[in-house]
Amino acid sequence: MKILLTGFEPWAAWSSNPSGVVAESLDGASIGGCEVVSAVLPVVHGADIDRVAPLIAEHEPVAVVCLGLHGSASALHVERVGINLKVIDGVDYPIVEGGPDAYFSTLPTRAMVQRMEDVGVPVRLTYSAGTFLCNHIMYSVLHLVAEDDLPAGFIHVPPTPELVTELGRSQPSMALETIRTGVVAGVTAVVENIKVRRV
Ligand code: PCA
Repeated sequence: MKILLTGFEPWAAWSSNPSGVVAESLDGASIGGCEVVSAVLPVVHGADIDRVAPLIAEHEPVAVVCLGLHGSASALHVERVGINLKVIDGVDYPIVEGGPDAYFSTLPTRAMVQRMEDVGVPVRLTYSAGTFLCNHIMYSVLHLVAEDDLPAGFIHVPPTPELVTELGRSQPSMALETIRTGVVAGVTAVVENIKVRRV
């Protein structure tokens, strides 16, 4: 069994992206008996899902968990909804012309939150992944697998203390190791849920 875990490359003022760093660091790891296949995606509309679609076809994962940086988050955000909207230079566009308005995450979001709390990582359920690339990959993956029995969803992670101080800011942050611990706990819940569903 494999699980596909993606993060993003750095973008804008962020010199690194903890979502991509954590995803990459878990490539090849075994979580709950499931092998992690990870990918770091470009922060470019269309190029993101173009990387993910062939990986799903190649590896036939049992779930897809996407990660991204939320610049002002103070906890992990287990996103519940991806919407059919992308905003580019202040102009609204659908991600998929004629597609459903939204998809709910098909990951066991409450169980993921519980597992993360159990290991002492601040987390909450959230109901908007924004209108940029994070929402884009969440909606695009859920649309891609809408007809398949393949759980998919998204987790936003906070910036690290190093990233925040580098920008001269005094805002919430989370150590990379804590983010990683939380992501592993979340993925553990995903794998447990798949095993339960398959019994
Ligand atoms: N976060 C951005 C895009 C890439 C990333 O890591 C977002 O929240 O949309």
